[in-house]
Amino acid sequence: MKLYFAPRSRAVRIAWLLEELGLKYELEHFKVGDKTLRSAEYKKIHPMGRIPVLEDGKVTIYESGAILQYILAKYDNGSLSLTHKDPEFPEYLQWIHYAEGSIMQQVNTLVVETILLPPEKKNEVNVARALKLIKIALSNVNSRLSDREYLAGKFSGADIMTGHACYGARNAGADISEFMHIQDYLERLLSRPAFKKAISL
Ligand SMILES: N[C@@H](CCC(=O)N[C@@H](CS)C(=O)NCC(=O)O)C(=O)O
Repeated sequence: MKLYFAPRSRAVRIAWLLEELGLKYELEHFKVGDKTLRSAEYKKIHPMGRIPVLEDGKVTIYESGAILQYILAKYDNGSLSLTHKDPEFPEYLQWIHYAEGSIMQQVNTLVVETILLPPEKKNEVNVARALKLIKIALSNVNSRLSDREYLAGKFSGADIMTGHACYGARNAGADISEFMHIQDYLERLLSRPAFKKAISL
């Protein structure tokens, strides 16, 4: 398997998953913002010039959530995934998709407005709005974690997706000081050797 990867990107989720499962993979390393990601050559692999992308034999697949579900369906024996027979299967799916659906759009805005744009183009209204929406989205995760260690029954792909989104939100500058359960959760996740390895790549 080959993973198109950049440090501090959503590709970390996939490296984390591959490490958890003990699967062999090679990395094609980029940096976020790399011009090669916009090349015609790379756009044959991902038409929008994004990472992560996974190649597995004849399969090429992008979208981190889809890649995660693909890997779990093909290579996991149930250790990190739930099936429709598990009572928390709906929550498992919900929290897999919550990362991109409800957290990351605002995190993107925050990164663009606070890091990527030149000072004259930065817009404080956009920053304030993104922070407000992230707070609402994270508050929901915090409530979910008030009486459990993981989002859906056991440590699973849902934690890789939404746990990583919480980690990304915090790193982008979201204030999680009032979200005690997320703080503990991030510590739990960061103590996993597979996550440590993925963020060191
Ligand atoms: N929804 C997509 C988002 C992919 C995405 O936006 N990736 C970012 C990195 S986190 C990227 O490729 N940025 C590279 C760039 O814009 O140069 C996913 O979950 O895979």
